[in-house]
Amino acid sequence: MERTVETLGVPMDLGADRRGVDMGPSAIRYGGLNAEFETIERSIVDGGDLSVPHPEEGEAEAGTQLGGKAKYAEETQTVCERVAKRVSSVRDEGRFPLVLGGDHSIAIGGVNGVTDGESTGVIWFDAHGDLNTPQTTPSGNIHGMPLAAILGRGVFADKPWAHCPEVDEKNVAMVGLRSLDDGETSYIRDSDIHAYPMSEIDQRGITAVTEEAIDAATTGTDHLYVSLDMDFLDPDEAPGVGTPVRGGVTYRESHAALEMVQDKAGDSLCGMDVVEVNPILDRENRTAELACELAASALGKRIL
Ligand code: 5AB
Ligand code: MN
Ligand code: MN
Ligand code: MN
Repeated sequence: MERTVETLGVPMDLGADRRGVDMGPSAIRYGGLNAEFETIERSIVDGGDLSVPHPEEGEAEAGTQLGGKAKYAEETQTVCERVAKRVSSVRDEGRFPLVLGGDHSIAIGGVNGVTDGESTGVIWFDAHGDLNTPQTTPSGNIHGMPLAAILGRGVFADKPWAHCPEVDEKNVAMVGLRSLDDGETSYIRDSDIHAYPMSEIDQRGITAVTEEAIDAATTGTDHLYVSLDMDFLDPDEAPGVGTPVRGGVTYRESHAALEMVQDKAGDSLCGMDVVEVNPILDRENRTAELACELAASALGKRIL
């Protein structure tokens, strides 16, 4: 628990359709991340922002990289390699990497930065599957593909910057699902991924579902990575996200889930990202503030 947290901002929006998530890291810092951590007995240092390349005009339209439709594939690879390198060195220096997004494509870099030959469980809090490939994507946006990339699905299988063989499907748990594309649905059905849609949260409650998700991701693995897409929450609570979907978890449910991560798996937690905060679409920075609260919850904040 005493491990210092190092934040790493990634002002990346090339993986999303809409501008604005590139300002996520600033909004999250402004949302009071330091103040949240003052209440935890662990210090936090700001590792600054990574630089994100400015694409050439027309590059999004080209989009034929990776043998299918994937906008800004080269830039995304560059950014994810930078993220992985920084995350890995933060860990080598004994600190805990907290990646602030930015669109969700950067989670490819986050997970690649922590694996390093060790079997890794992943919990993916998200309304979406993020399991598209350049072949199945309806949009060409890579923020809809990061989990497929990490699992080495399809064309990603031979891309070392993306594929993490240390992550096994059976140690991947997705929580909060309510918007899947056809290719994602059939992939989940045929896979060993543990997928928890909102309907299951309705039936069983957030704590039972999160507990099972944590079990799946920590059983037989060396450590746990958590990826938090803020669209996990209902847009009433978190309006400032790139791709809002109605019917998400409440404010309290989100806190319960992230607190549980610390309570059940705090010792094996090796890295985390908070992504998809879009301050342009936000109201009074509440999504960014909530991102700070949830990161702090996962990393040990309690009032009693
Ligand atoms: B997010 C969609 N499935 O692939 C696609 O916010 C949306 O990182 C992706 O979860 C949403 O374009 C990506 C329709
Ligand atoms: Mn999402
Ligand atoms: Mn890799
Ligand atoms: Mn996502």
